[in-house]
Amino acid sequence: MKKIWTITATAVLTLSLGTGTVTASVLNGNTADKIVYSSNGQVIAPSTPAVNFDGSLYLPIRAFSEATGKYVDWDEFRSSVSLTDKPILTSTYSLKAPNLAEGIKMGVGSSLTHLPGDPDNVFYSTADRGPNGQIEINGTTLRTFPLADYTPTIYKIQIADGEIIILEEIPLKVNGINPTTGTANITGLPNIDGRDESPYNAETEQQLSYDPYGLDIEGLAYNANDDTFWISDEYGPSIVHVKRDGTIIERIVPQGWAEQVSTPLVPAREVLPEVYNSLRQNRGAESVGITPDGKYMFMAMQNALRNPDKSMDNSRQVRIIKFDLATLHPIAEYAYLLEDATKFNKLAQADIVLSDMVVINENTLLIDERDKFAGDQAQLKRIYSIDLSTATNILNKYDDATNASGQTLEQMTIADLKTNDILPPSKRTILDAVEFKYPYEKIEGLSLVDGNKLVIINDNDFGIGSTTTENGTELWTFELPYTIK
Ligand SMILES: [Ca+2]
Ligand SMILES: [Ca+2]
Repeated sequence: MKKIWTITATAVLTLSLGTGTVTASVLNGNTADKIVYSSNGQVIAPSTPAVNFDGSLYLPIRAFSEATGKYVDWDEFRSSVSLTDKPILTSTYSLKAPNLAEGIKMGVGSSLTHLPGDPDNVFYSTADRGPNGQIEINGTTLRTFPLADYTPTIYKIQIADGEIIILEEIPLKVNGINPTTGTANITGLPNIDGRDESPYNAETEQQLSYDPYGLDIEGLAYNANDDTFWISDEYGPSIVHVKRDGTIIERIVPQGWAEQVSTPLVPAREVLPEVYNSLRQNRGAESVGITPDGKYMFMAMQNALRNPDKSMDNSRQVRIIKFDLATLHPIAEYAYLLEDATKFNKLAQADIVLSDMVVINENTLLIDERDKFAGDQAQLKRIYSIDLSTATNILNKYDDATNASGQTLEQMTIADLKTNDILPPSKRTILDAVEFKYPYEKIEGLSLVDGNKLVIINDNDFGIGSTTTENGTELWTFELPYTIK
């Protein structure tokens, strides 16, 4: 029997309605559910039937592609469909380092960067601001720092024989004496009283001092042009320029930040737009990346800004800002659209966060997006390749509501974005780690080696509250069946 398989408008319709919703009434045709499909000689069963219409057979492209083992992404802003081959899990590695103190595990995995020229199995990572917890005292939640003298550190790691081995520790320091520590080292303590969280010791009986040089480090990038690192920090939010030996050179902060604190040993350059002052605490500058040619730097927030207020925690729009590294001025900003929480079970929109990035080139970034669950409950642990080439540059346009739309970026619905001709970056899935049963919540490190070796690692939060003897940090490597350049 001869069939003409026409994947045209029907395919788009199928995707726009989700899976399994093309009906005879929509198409005025008959479903054709007796069709046998095979892929590489194996029989497959798409979840949605094909449809006969005017003598042509229309295949459900999402169901068909998923059944043949491809990721399917539908971009409702561009009416485009992307099919992507799934990666192959190649190896897993776990950290077996000794504990930092009783009940506090060693941590690496809050970021991951591969330096050009290094062996494929060597990376740099960070571990957040140090161990911290939350204790409720008389109805008030206090932020505790059980190892208050922990120095935020860059770790050089190697993976081999199933293990993550720490090759080198590079503690962050200032060029002089930090009055908080009495040494050159910085701490992970908050900077500014009244703006950042108040720090307490583990027993909560003593408030700790603020550290104007303290950093809550999250993302790590490397600039091959001048052999330096850039680290994104949740306190400012800021991006910190660091020498290879860990000495902090300068810090990029929002307008108005530097007036609130004196940092004579680290120049604070106010080049981030003022709107970044409205970050939600602990949802700050989560990731940073630099183009391989060293020309541009990108920084992505973890969640939507509280712009104008905290009801924006339900916004899906997360800002990604682009800098010219020669001038350190922002030159573009994009509205990254987080996945819609209503498509998942028991997830609030604020439970979906952006956790790391890799900058492939000026137009292509890899983005790590995840939910707050682990193990069997995890639903969203995805790596996307995003395309900025057709995304709208919104820099300085929707920072407040005094524009034609009468709304901030964060206040807009999907319909508002369309009305205002704001195109978010297009997203394409390259890894769904839930399918591979990655066991941990916080995939916070992402790297790509040689264009096709994708690497993820998790932040174990120093094992605070953990009941197992294992360290709880795992790095997994995948091979992509194509190359991203
Ligand atoms: Ca943090
Ligand atoms: Ca991180």
